[in-house]
Amino acid sequence: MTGFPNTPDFTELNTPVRIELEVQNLPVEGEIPPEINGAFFRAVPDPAHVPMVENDTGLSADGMVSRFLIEDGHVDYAIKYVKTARYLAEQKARKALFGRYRNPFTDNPSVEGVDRTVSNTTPVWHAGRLFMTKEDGRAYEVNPHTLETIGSWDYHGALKSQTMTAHVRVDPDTGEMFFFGYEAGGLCSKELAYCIADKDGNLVSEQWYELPYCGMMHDFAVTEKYAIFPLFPTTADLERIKAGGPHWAHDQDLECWIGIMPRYGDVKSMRGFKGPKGVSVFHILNAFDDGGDRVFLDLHATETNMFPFMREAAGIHRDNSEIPGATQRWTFDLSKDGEDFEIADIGPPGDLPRIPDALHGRPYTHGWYLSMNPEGGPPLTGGPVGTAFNALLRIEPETGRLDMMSLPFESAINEPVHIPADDPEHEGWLVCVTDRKVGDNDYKSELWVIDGGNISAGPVAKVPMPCRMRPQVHGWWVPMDALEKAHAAKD
Ligand code: V55
Ligand code: FE
Repeated sequence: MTGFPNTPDFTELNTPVRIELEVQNLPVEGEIPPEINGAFFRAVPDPAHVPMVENDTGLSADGMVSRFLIEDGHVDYAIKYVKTARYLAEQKARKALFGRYRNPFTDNPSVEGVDRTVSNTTPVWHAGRLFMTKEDGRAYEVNPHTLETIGSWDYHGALKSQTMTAHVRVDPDTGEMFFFGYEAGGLCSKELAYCIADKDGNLVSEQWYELPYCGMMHDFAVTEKYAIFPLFPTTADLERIKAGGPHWAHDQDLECWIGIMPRYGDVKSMRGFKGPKGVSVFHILNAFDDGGDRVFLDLHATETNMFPFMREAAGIHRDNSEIPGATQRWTFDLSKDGEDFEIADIGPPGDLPRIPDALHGRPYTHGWYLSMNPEGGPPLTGGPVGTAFNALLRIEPETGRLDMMSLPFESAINEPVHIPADDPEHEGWLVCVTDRKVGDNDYKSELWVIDGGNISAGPVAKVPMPCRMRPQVHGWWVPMDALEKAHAAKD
């Protein structure tokens, strides 16, 4: 698109679309199971303006909140920009005013002090409210019926942390939402804020803890007994940022660090463990404990950071397709002294995991995530890291059983949501958007409904989309009865 950089962050599937729209009754091929009733919210980064810097990352693209409303086999679709302070300032100026990713020193002076976050990572539903999140700032509340932005969210003034993760954990039994913020005390601070909101959405706990270094903590985990904070060696440096440089640089020689504490405990009781040097992890499949001292953390690890811009800032030049990785189980024994833990492979490399919400933090038998089909051909250029996934996997960590749904040649798959089935014997449904290249810089997207227990059979229903779609980051499923009980008014 004219004016946007000719880089993987702004071309092919990542070509900016920038269109807010709403469409009712999309055509459905096949039949959507009637038990799928609710809203599939998606976070879609899409830059509203040509960036100020030529080598800008798609991670700075303005967040759009998108919703598939699925009801009695019918599908409606809508997408709107999150009206962040940053979006509104740039809309008024008709141009970008914010510079490099997480570097306020590169901004136009007219926006000094304006909230820089773009709310582009995960739609989070808790206690009847919808939030659009990004780890570099606080969430924005959005009306789930109209997709209009309500405003920045700080728990009615109670939240002290300047940041909130895009990867919260909602306990399936208590309804509490556990979350954290890193760089909680401001740019490059080593402060971690560990927070709990009760089932009604009140902030009931916020504790701060000083991490060993200022690094990447994109996701975390909460088991029935413990909270687990994994820190990876992609580090931020204030001097580099002040000089106008990149926020992140991956440190291949630095160890990762995993903090574990009782989930309702004092942060002073945090135990630190040290793992492989240079390893990078963004997402956790699940974690659980054995009721005692053993903690299991299942995650997607790679030998170095998968974001080219985070590697290149440290002079690491590698091709995404040549970076080794694996899905692993990290096992911690809190009854033992020392900082060691065990690592075992449980599945092929990949990312963007899903398990049933009811099993978060509990022992579980299977999960799904995105990966590369070895026979799928070269990946399409798209998504946050520039290489789009082209397969869906189902793994059983204990038995080693592996199933794959491969996609047509030159296709991409976005992260699915999981929707439980009424029949407890049925594994439920996965719903996601897929994209297929059909011509020169021409793509067709479809919403797919997949039987979670039979993914290799392919979709049971497809919804062809009438418009081009930019890749999603994360999504969230909200059942219709929960949506009906939302705080926000319908008009
Ligand atoms: C990630 C995504 C982000 C971000 C930092 O997937 C890390 C990882 C979409 O924004 O700002
Ligand atoms: Fe993420």
